[in-house]
Amino acid sequence: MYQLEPFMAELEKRNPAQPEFIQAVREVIESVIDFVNANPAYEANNILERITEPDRVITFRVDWEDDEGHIHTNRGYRVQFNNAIGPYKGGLRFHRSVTLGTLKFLGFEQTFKNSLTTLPMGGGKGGSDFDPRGRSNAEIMRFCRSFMTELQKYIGPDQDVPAGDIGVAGREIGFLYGQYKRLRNENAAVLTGKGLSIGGSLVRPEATGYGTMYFANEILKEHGDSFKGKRISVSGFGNVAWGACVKATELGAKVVTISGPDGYIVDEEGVGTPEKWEFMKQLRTSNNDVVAPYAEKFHCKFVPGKKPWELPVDMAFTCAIQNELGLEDAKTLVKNGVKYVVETSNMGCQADAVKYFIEHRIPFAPGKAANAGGVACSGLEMSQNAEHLPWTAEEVDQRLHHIMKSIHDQCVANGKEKDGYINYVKGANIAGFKKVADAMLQLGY
Ligand code: 2IT
Repeated sequence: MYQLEPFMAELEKRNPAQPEFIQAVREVIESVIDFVNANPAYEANNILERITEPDRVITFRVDWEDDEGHIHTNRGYRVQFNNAIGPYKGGLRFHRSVTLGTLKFLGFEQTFKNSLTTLPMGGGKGGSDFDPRGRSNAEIMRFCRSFMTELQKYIGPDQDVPAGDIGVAGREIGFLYGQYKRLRNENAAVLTGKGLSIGGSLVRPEATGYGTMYFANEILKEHGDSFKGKRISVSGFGNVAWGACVKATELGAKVVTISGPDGYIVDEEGVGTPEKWEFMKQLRTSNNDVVAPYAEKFHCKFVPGKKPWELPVDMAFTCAIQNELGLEDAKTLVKNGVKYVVETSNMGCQADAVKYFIEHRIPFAPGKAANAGGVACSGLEMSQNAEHLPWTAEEVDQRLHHIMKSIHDQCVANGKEKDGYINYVKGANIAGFKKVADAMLQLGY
């Protein structure tokens, strides 16, 4: 029989100074341990030890020149976590906070998320501690070229297919793909999140934000509720927050906050017009990492240095970065009457915050279920590239909708507790784990 604490103690010893990775693993193991112990073949095949160890970790040096002619050196990574159910798939993150531990946690999460999508994709993640803040277009391009010069040795359309994440969107994917083509003379579907003229999919930029709202809509329906008139707080202001604002508005809710490292804005009229969405995109591409200009432009309140979780809302969506919502935030939200919490950033909530929501029987959706729409749409982009045919926006959106509904169904089927509460964390972890673990058993060692 596996026992949680001895297993975790061993894992911590093998992975020193990687607290985010340990946190992500603990959440999954806590959820699945009873299920694993009820199926002896898993322990007989060492499944927990194997599933928590990445297949491969690649690190490389990235040298690049800034506009003044100075040379900089960053570290690049690709964590190929698990390919039991398909080629490694997952984004690249360019952010000052990136460490190997961060990317291991993200690659681990990605493995189970991708399993939930129903598509044949393994899990991986990569990126760099490169900080895009204040960098020119030319500097971003030089960095991307240098990064891909190394990365191309390890990826391929049936091997490992990166995409965007924080700090990496259409522009960066274009530069990365350009360098791949120059070096390999191949028109390979080796990246997703591409622009439309270079093989990208319609709806991919919106997909994470749309998907989280489709998932939330399923939660609402499950609880006999709807988006009509719901007041929502969203954190972040990037690609994911943007798609979330658009779809929430379309479904009849009002998003009253977005946020950045500088603080959050309160827009009582709602972040709900094309002009405001367009402005969010401008904020993102400006590379300044601030939201304060939104408050000036649209004459609303800006709260410096704070997070949006102090504002009373019906639903809260973390759309920025890991661990952005802590226990105190959770207590404030619950005290202020929050009805649903949807983690849209990967591991957006700290472990004690998640426990608090669950203890208080607030329906809580974990990131690996709620934010899977992005990578699901990447999977659809791979299908379109493989058949050399673009699909219509309607077709992609319909499939995305269907996938999010199916993830919700898997959570309900595996996460319903005796009192009727749906533990989405447990449901997502068990369903995601089962497919990967069974695939590993079938493949042998
Ligand atoms: O966290 C994620 O799922 C992503 N950044 C998207 C990954 C992808 O391959 O589209």
